[in-house]
Amino acid sequence: MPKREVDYSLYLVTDSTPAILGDADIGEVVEAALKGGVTCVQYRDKTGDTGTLVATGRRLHEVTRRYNVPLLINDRVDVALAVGCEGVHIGQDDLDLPTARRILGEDAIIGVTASNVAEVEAAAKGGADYLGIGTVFATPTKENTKSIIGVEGLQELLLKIDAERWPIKTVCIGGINASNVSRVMWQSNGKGKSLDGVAVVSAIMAARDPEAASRELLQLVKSPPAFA
Ligand code: TZP
Ligand code: MG
Repeated sequence: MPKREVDYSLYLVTDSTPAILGDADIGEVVEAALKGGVTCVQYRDKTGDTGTLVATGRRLHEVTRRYNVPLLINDRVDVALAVGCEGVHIGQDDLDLPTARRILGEDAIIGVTASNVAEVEAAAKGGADYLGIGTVFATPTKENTKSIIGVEGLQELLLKIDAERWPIKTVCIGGINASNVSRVMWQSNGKGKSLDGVAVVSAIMAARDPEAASRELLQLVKSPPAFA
């Protein structure tokens, strides 16, 4: 799939741990989420060995392609290459952005995690396609987060992103669910860069009905509440 305009509105990040996925099948959960309207998928598996990552990544890519939605791989540029998917998401401690870009090429979608202005600036200047800003709220899904920035921190960062100098997309992550997504999405839109979407793990992956959960989240992301 060549690089094209990506819709980041509702960005699903997977989790394969029993605490989140239970005994469900990851491919079925991802497909249900796609039916519910998820617009971008990241395969994130912190415990799988390389063979598992490549095999599951290929399986998920077969599903996401049917829905014409990009699949990115968390952390692992080598796995993204092996899967032949649309890109990667890298954190501050992963392979650096220039090297990832050199390996994957201009057509790849590369996202970078950022939680402060210096990281935002480096990723934007380095040619990342989007920023994953967070952690917004403390979350059991990722306990060892360096920084919880809160809605205020998110707002502050977005205000500092000069949309003209840095034409970069933004999603936020960390503890986002149906009860806070409107607040995050709409109250963080100040004079600076608005969010392009939200990234969620448990609100979809651990939902009893991932399709319905995705549909509800997408609707909330897209519709400004009365107070906005
Ligand atoms: N990065 C920052 S928080 C997080 C990641 C991968 C996990 C978010 O999970 P959830 O369940 O949506 O809070
Ligand atoms: Mg990482």
